[in-house]
Amino acid sequence: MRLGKKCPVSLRDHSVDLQDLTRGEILQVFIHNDQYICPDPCRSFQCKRGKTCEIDEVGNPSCVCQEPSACPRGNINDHVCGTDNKTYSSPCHLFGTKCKLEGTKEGSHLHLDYQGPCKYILPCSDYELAIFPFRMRDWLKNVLIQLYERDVEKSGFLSEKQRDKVKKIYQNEKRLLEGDHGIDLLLRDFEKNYHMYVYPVHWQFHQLDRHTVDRMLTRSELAPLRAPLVPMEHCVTTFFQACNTNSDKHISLREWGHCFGIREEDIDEGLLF
Ligand SMILES: [Ca+2]
Repeated sequence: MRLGKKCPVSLRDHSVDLQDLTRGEILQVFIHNDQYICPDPCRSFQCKRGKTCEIDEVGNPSCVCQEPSACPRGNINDHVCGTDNKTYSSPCHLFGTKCKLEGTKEGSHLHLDYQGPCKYILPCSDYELAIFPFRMRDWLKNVLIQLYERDVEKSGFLSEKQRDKVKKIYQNEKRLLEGDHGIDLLLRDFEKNYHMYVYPVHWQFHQLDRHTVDRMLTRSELAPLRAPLVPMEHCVTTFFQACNTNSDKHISLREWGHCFGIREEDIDEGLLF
C-alpha cells in the first residue's frame, strides 16, 4: 500500500510516523508489518565505480560523481598509486577524481596503477623479462595446488571440474615442489613437465575474465592480478604490455597463452573453467 506522502532524505529506509511526513505528490511510503517505511530508492540502485547514487528533487535515483572528499578516510593499506603517479588515499578517491575528469584526456588516462603509495619501480631488464613467465607460471601452478590442498580439507575452494584437473598435477610424482627455484631448474621443469603448466595458465585467465563473451582481458579485468603484484614484482607492467602483441588494449586468450609459453595447439577455450 502506498500513500501520498513525501519522505525526507533523512528518514529513508526508516520506519516513520505519518505526522512527520510532508504531503507531497509522490507516492513514496509503504507499509510493512504495520509500520510506515520510507524506502531508499538508492538501496538497490547500482552505480559504476567512481559514482554514487543520489536522489533528485522528484525522488528518482541517479548516479553522480563520487566527491573524493566524501570518501571514507581509509588507512594506509588503502592507498593506491594512479597512472598519473599520484598517491590516492583509497580507490574511492582515485575513481571519484577520475569521474570528475570525465570527458578530458587526463580523465581517460587515469587508472589505478597499483596498490600502495607510489614508489620508484625499478626498470625491468631484458633478462628479468625473459625469466618472468617461468616464475609466474610456477607461481600459478602452486596457487592451484594450495587451493587443492585446502579443498581436500574443506571443500568449496575448487569446482569439481577444477579439482579433477588439479588432482592430476598434484599427484604427479615428478611435480616440482613449491620453493624458490633457480631459473635453470624452472626451465628444465617446464621442458620436462610442460603439460602441468597448461591448465594453471588457462585457469588464471578464466579467473580474471569477467565478461566471458569476448575472451579478452581488459585493463580492469587484469587489475586484480596486476595491482597487488606491481609493488613486489617490478616486471609485471612490462610483461603484460609485452603480452599484448597487437597493442589493442586487450589481452586475448591466444596472447595470454603465448606469453606464458603455451604452444598454439594447447591454447584451448575448453580449458577455461
Ligand atoms: Ca591484444
